[in-house]
Amino acid sequence: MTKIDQIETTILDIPTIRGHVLSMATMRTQTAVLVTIRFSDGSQGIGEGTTIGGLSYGAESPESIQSAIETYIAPNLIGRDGDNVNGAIQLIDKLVKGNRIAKTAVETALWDGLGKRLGVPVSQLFGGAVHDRLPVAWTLASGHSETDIAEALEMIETGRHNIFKLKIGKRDVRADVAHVARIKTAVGDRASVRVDVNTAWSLQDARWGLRGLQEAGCELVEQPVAARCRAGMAELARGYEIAVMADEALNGPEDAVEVACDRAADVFAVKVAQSGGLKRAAEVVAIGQAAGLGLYAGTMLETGLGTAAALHLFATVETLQWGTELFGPLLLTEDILATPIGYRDFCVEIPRGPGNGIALDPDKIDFFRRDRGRTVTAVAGA
Ligand code: MUC
Ligand code: MG
Repeated sequence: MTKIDQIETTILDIPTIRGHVLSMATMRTQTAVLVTIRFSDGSQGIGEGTTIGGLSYGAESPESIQSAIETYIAPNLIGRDGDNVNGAIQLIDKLVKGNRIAKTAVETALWDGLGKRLGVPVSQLFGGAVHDRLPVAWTLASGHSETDIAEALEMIETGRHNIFKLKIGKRDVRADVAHVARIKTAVGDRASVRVDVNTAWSLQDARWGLRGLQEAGCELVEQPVAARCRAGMAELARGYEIAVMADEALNGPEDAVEVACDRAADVFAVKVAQSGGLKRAAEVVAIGQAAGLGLYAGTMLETGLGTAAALHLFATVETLQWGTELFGPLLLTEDILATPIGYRDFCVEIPRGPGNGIALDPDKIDFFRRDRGRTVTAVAGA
């Protein structure tokens, strides 16, 4: 039996290429919790647990992810069969409630280790890839319409992205609609424009917002109102042609069932971290498919490591009607992978090779690790 010998966590703080202005916070640094699992046969698996904007997006912070792994998850896995990923998932689900991002970091490292030992990509452990590349959106979130337009036009011209998600919800709803209309006019039919409100609107704001957005040519609105406001989401999904996507409302398969039953979305943004790992994300996908909803591969703006793990899962999904936003590494000033994930022809390429098909650049890890003693500025602020 190949045993789990050691589980180690490292926090990395990596600056973003520009301020990423979200309704709840502005990110200038992304923080990732890196998990390394060493097995008794000398093999290793690596995984990532990442959230957005410290504690401003969700209930887990990088520090809580690290402490949940070190205090409650790792001690229960040491000595267990490294090949039995399902057994590990079931045990941890019993012992640890919530903490889905911490579970994701450990679970993705276990799949990576298993894939490497078997000499197959993680996608094969999920039944095999049916795509070798997927369409990939970019988020326009500089906080200024002119900067966003310049960024969008450059992305279209260089073949990087022709799907744009605009972060709104920080300003007044009418100012936001005007901002979206300006960007849609500038890109015209060359790009798809969508928005993410990150729960900032009241239902009243959302009624104004959705009407204005669809008139402006925006195709989809992500999580316009609070995650718990499923009746409001259902009203919006019923009442307007523009697609309504659930993000913050979807924390794992149980939420997926409720959102689907309440028809509280037209589309699921499936995030591996928010689902609680690759297996739970696959379950969310299955629920969305069975309910006849559209699917979109979401991100917590992971580095290349978490992005590669997500790509292996989403490469196995028959149809992602709304594509992906697996662009996390491109938002960072430096890529932590030895060979970065490929982005070309408006698509992201699925890494090839055993496990997640990627390797870390040890110098970059050494440079960005928090415990190396660099001075780090706040993860996110208003
Ligand atoms: C979110 O809420 O979807 C995904 C892309 C991005 O720019 O921010 C995230 C968060
Ligand atoms: Mg979102």
